[in-house]
Amino acid sequence: MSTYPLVKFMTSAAEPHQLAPDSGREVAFAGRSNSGKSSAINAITQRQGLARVSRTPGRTQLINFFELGPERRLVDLPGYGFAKVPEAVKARWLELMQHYFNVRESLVGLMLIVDSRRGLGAEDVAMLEWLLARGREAHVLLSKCDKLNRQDSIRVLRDTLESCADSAVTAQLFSAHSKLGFEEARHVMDGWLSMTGTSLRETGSAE
Ligand SMILES: Nc1nc2c(ncn2[C@@H]2O[C@H](COP(=O)(O)OP(=O)(O)O)[C@@H](O)[C@H]2O)c(=O)[nH]1
Ligand SMILES: [Mg+2]
Repeated sequence: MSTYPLVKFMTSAAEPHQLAPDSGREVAFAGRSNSGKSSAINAITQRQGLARVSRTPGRTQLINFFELGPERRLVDLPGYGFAKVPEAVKARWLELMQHYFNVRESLVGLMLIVDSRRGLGAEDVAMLEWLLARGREAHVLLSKCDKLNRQDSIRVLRDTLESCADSAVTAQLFSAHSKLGFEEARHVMDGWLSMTGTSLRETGSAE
């Protein structure tokens, strides 16, 4: 059964006026391209193929909205971190993201996906600063941790927590492949969306 049995694709926005209605609560997922964002969304919603896992990422600059239940959404933000992307595309990305973060009242928290082999980069830190400046919550998923040995996993988690020590940002190890950290990530998301206790799960049909 899916964690969010009612989850379904709602709409894509390429332009600021195309955002889904701004009511209820939503959690956004952001990260560098290829950081494992789509895989994390699929793992957390337990819906393979909900978000597309790509080998040639970065073609689209869309904000994708998924409905988790009534007035509850998951938002897949366009990835960043491409060296070869034309300046015009980067400018468009910035415009769309700035608009989203500036206007979005229903945004409660950001799941920032960071490849555990790279650790937090300058763009990730900038993203966190944007969020914190707007009074939102943020949680870092150190993705693909199945690729690291125990010692390196512990080190990257410690370094990330140290970098975030002055803020309320939290972090954890995560693997979409082994499902390590899945429960913890879902718990954070459910808390932000107020989906704990009498969960929306109970209102959906069994799957
Ligand atoms: N080993 C491993 N590979 C992963 C994991 N998550 C994603 N990947 C791989 O990383 C690549 C990029 O994943 P994707 O989810 O499309 O990243 P996105 O561009 O950030 O959405 C794909 O080849 C995935 O199979 C993981 O937990 N473990
Ligand atoms: Mg993706």
